[in-house]
Amino acid sequence: MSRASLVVVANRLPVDRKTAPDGSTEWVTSPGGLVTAMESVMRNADSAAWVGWAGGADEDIAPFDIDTMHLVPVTLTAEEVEKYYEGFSNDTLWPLYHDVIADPNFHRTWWDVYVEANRKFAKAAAAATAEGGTIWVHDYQLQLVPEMIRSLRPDVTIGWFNHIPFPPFELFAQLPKRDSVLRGLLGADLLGFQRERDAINFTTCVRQILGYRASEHQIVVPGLGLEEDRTVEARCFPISIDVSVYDELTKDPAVLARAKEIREQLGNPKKVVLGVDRLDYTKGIRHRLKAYGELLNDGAIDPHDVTMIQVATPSRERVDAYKQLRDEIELTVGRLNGDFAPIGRPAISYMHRTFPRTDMTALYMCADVVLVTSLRDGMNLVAKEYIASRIDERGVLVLSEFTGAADELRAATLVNPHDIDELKSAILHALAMSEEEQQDNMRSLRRQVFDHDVQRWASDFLEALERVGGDRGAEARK
Ligand code: ADQ
Repeated sequence: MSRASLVVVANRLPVDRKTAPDGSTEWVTSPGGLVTAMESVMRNADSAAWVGWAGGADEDIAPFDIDTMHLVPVTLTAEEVEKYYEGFSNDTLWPLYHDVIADPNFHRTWWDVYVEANRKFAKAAAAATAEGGTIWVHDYQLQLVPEMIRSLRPDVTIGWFNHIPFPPFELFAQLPKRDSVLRGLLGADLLGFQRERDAINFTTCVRQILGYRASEHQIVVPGLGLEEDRTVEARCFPISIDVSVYDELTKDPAVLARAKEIREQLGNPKKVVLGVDRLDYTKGIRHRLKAYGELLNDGAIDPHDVTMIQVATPSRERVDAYKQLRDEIELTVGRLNGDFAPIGRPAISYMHRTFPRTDMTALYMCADVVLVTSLRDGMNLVAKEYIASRIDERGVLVLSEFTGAADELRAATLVNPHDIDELKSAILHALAMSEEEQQDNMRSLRRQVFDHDVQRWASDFLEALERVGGDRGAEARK
């Protein structure tokens, strides 16, 4: 394919490899809002490509097409997977950017490999983009990519979006190589964040650490030598979900039947409480289980009447903190079931695997209460997916104040998950909420989510990018 006018760069390609029983493999698009949003954006572009890693180590895979997308795989070595991805991205940046809930680890070799891996993505993106094109870089794994692309391709417009929080100055200041990370990001024309607070944290860091002039949303990057100063914008673009998918699934008789079947399999409890998370220490699963366990112990929740379902998606299983978390959660669930489960049915039904979207929607449809208790979360899409699935306008969302979603979903039952007593009261309040109050809240939540879907998020970002990078693009296209 010739070079594309729009190039998306993300750590992962939007596909997973499936191996058939006969050993043959094929690529299937991975489900998820980002893929859906990008698919529609890419379909509308003159020509589009996605640059990313295919998920294995030391594999050279030629560019290929799937559905309407042109994919350009970046090869990572086993050392890069260990030091760039598992190391600096997931064991340094991830805990530091999530309020140091777990201790960040840092090794200088991880940083060196992070730089080299970022260079691979930048080179692949620069080579894939047409004259005067647009490149949209995603997330914390690729913070050096904007500057690297800019030095290779000064003609292109560059945007970057952070899916996770950007920490306050006091925490960011701990990051070794913090100057390089900020300079890397400032190669972009537009930096997108989930919350207003994240954008402000970023500009504050730039002012304090690099000493550049910056207002809340605009940073002046001084030009070197004869170069002119550049203005970089930092703004919030709260990500969302593809509501039409949930709207359709909730009307599908097979999904409705599945929701009914799940409830029956649980022994038709009066109420179902649901948690759905990647098994990650940022999601506050421990706090949730502590609160729920105390309610069982206090006799405030009768496990004959109420069943909790906890779905925990396997995640980053080679990183120590994640192995430990899994052990702790499974021990706690085992203990609580040992102490409280009625014969033949669980007090907490725990599942450590991924489910098709149809099952996820059926779970949302049968949940009277969903608990989102993250200690820090960029946005949290589970909250929005639950709302989009409640076609009946019933159900209660208990939502941590520490999620990006809490900025928008004001009609949820907001909680501070660190306060176990407050969390317990919120769960009891949710279980006892009248149908009228549920409906009032759910209607307002649904309006918010339906008016702000992921397509709108993507088009808002790209329109803003076109505006800020417009002059350069027009210049290059002359
Ligand atoms: P995540 O930390 O992965 O995303 P979240 O926003 O909740 O968190 O998205 C999880 C997604 O995985 C949801 O779409 C959910 O349906 C799906 N999922 C979870 N468990 C599943 C299971 N067992 N089977 C199938 N699907 C499952 C990061 C940031 C977030 C930010 C998103 C998007 O950490 O804060 O909202 O990116 O920007």
